[in-house]
Amino acid sequence: MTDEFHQDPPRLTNTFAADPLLRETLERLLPPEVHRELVPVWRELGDAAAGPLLELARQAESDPPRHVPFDPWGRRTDELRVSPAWMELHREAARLGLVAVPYEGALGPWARLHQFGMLNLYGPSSAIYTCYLAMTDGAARTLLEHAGEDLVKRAVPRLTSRDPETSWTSGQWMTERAGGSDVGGGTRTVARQGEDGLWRLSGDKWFTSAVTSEMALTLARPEGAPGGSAGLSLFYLEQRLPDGRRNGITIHRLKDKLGTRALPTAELSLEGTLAVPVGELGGGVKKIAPLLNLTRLHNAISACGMMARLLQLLRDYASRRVAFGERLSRWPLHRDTVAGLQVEYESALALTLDCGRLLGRQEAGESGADERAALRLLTPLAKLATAKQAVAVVSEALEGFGGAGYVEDTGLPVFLRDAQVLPIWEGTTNVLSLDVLRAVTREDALQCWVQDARRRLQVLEAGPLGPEAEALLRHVAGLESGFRRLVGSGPEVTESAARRVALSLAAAAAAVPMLEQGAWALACGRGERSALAARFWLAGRLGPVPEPGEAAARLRAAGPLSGLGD
Ligand code: UCC
Repeated sequence: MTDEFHQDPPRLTNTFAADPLLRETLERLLPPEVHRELVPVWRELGDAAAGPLLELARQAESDPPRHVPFDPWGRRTDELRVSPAWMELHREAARLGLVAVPYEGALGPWARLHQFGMLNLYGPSSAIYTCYLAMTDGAARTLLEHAGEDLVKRAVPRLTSRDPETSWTSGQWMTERAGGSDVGGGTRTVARQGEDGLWRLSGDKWFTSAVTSEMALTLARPEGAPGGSAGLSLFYLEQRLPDGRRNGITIHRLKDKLGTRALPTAELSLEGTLAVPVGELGGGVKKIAPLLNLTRLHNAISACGMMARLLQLLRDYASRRVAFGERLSRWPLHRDTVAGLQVEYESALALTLDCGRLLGRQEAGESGADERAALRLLTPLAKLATAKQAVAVVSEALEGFGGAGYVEDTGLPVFLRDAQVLPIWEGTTNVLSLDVLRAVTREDALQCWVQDARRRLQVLEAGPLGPEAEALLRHVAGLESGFRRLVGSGPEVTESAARRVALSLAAAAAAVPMLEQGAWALACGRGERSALAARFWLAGRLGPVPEPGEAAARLRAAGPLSGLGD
């Protein structure tokens, strides 16, 4: 090659400093003294995320975990070798208190916002170590809610420790070959109580992420228990026995996944694995729900972090790359494309941090029943909407780098591979849409959210975004009546429209804090970006609840899904 031209690569600088939206949203949501105290933590983490953490993530990604089933003498050992960088990502997470913060009590209702702020920065420089953190956090919360004192004393201090050498992580072993989404119907693992009074589990688990964790929460059906989810029980197990041997756990292989390649995800069998029931027997799915709801919010903040990272890189690149005689940052069409991505990020962050605010209040015992019901609805909405947004935003952002976005060692394609897991694990979009219906029909969560939205929008009516707040109030009323019409048409049609209902609710739920953010930014002289984003969101992304007739017709449009015409 004779041409001397070399494209200047995108550069990452302090990721907190580079993200005015994250900075401003945290500033709006936190009391000034709490915000002042936390800014240096985020700033330091923003530096690490652009430097040493990112380097660790790259090393972990290029040195994926290995399963070594036997030792050189043929003994079955099932050793899992992970990269030293992966272990360092664990230590750094513990030192930062990424799981610990909400359990320490020091920040009261603001702890989750601090944690979410940190996760937004740490996540995209962690090679998805955040998966371990999500499950560990969820396990700690679930044990606190359901376990007896002994179990809580043994596990929770370790799961929530800041000591990198002694802290534990937890797996969440739910998925079996027959039961991915359908946990109640498909879980075949059996629990037997021996004459010694101890419980032992037997069965196969098909996707077990964080398989190097010290403990796991898992589901099994005690012998003789009824079928379905109510007959399942939640169990606590430790991977190693006191003498260091594996606790009846055989690892068959690690999954060869599209992304999350630094994360060890195994297929394994339990054979006489000692386990302890969490609380009374039965109601396993309901007991593990706190874990599901927490990991779903981790998923949402992880999605936000990915969007933020790609936007930062894309902006930087646009200031370097020259095409058609101008830097990309000068071309209006490129700016329009970046604006579209920014609006998606603004909405995702608004909704996710709104959940962080409500969760913090709930855990500090400060929320009312209506807020708890609203959070129950917003959690699946945030997970399903932000996961889809992350895939779309990352994909579009890669296009903005041209061919470089498709070249592995630019470090860009890994984001697309990793983003694709977000809509899949912890409940697919359709399963979460059904969870939204569950929350609305069984817990009156829509009514509670609507009341909250009304109250907040009425506050905005007198301000600079008053017309937008009024329009959103009308839209929310339309969603409510549309939903009533849909439910009145029967369960099949309602269920068929569940995903579109969920996406419409998620868009409206994001619009409320977006308007609040926009109005706050205007009032505080922080510029018009968030107000514009809110206006564009309202104009382009709000959708109705499908009408019953249209939903029924659409079912016919799918045509037969099998050769049998059913
Ligand atoms: O993928 C996995 C690990 C990957 C790594 C995670 C990292 C995450 C973030 C990382 C960031 C980078 S582990 C596998 C994940 N699997 C799932 O998420 C399961 C998906 N399927 C569902 O969620 C289904 O909806 C089921 C399993 C919950 C459906 O079960 P059932 O038995 O058919 O549902 P029921 O009968 O409606 O629910 C049983 C009870 C009910 O309460 P009662 O008995 O009082 O009526 C429900 O209201 O459980 C209650 N319940 C809930 N409560 C069900 N879901 C919830 C919920 N989300 N919150 C509160």
